[in-house]
Amino acid sequence: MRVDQRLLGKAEAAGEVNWFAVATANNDEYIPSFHAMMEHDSERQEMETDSGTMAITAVQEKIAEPKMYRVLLHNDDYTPMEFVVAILESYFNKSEPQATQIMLDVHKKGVGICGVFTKEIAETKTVMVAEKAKMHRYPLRCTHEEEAS
Ligand code: TYC
Repeated sequence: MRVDQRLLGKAEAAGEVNWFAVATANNDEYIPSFHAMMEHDSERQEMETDSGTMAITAVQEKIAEPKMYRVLLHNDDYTPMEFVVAILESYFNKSEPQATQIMLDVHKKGVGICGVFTKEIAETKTVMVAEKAKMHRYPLRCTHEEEAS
């Protein structure tokens, strides 16, 4: 078995998993450092794939999921509908139909979700929307809140 050390290093550097490597099943060539690693980590697994390659994966102890935050838009009587749609398109990557639907929801129900993000992104988006509304002297309110986990 041959392990592509470059792949191994690359995946390690990426840090998502401890490492991931695809090695060709090449008889049973013994690689001392590789076998030593396997023995020291019970989470590492070998799997035969139907293409004849051997996939070796290792998952690090699960890293805690980050808290997620909903960014909310609030209704008011003065901000033009087109402005709200444009905000949803440009800051929240919504298509025009999606943006229109969310805007109408907010208009009818009072509040609506623009998206769910990690804390810093939610904070940034909230500030950017507030600044844009302020520039146009519209009272549009944008807030964020932690998602229930
Ligand atoms: N209610 C506003 C109007 O009738 C439209 C509006 C929608 C304003 C959503 C804010 O978050 C908002 N012009």
